[in-house]
Amino acid sequence: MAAPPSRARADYDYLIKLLLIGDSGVGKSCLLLRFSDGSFTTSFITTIGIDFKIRTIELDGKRIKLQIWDTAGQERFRTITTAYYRGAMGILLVYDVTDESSFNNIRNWIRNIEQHASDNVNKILVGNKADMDESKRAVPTSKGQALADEYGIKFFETSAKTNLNVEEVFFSIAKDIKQRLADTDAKAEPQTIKINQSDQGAGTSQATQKSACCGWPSRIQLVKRDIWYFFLPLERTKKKRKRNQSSFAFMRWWCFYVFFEILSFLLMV
Ligand SMILES: Nc1nc2c(ncn2[C@@H]2O[C@H](COP(=O)(O)OP(=O)(O)OP(=O)(O)O)[C@@H](O)[C@H]2O)c(=O)[nH]1
Ligand SMILES: [Mg+2]
Repeated sequence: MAAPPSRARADYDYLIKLLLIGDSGVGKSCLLLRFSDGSFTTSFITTIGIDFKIRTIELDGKRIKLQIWDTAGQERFRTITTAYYRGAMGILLVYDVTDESSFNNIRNWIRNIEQHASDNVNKILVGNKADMDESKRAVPTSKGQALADEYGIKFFETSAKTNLNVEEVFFSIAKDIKQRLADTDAKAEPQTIKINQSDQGAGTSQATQKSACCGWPSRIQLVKRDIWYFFLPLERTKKKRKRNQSSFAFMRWWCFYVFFEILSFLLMV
């Protein structure tokens, strides 16, 4: 088995960083408060810049520490908040089902993700305030689902107020990210033995870390191989002497050996 991933620590198996984005007032902070503290408030205290909360959950017998970053939806904080996109493993795109412009803006938020986040970041679409009276609803569920389908992402309608689907949203994205990380670890594992390949640096930082840590046994194997090659001609000449052959083959082998060693050294450098 490979060495445990660098994100693994004693109190959890995976650390997953999530980001909540969406227009101001859609209920990002309330969703986070509901998920982390189990509470809800009707008073609107707009987020200044960025805030975060932590909750550890269990998925398939693994402890997943969720570090959830709550961004301010207001335009004036955009420079600060976009700086957090890069480190996010998953992004929750939140709109308010009673506010059509917050839904229309989801395309802009997705464009922001494409510009500032990692390519493989997981996304999920969230239509919040689903508890509100149907007469106030501006975005039908079908429209939300169609947009999510267009981008190939999952979709949930939630209510931070009534706790509808809040756990489901966070668990769903955490599960997908955990699966992605597990797949990446599984793919990175074979790279641990490719220590002499020229494209070694092209892998992820984690893969590079693993290669560095697991390089030593392979180097020892190389040294062992070289020692064996060094004494190989002696073995051969013993047999050849028995057959009363000249030492010409012996010299030829040593020349080949020296040439081979120089070549290996140059390739490794
Ligand atoms: N009815 C209802 N109201 C909600 C819900 N979620 C949030 N609200 C209300 O919506 C308002 C805004 O909620 P916030 O969570 O502060 O909004 P936000 O997206 O964090 O806004 P910014 O921090 O400015 O980006 C508050 O008055 C909340 O009480 C919900 O699920 N249902
Ligand atoms: Mg907020």
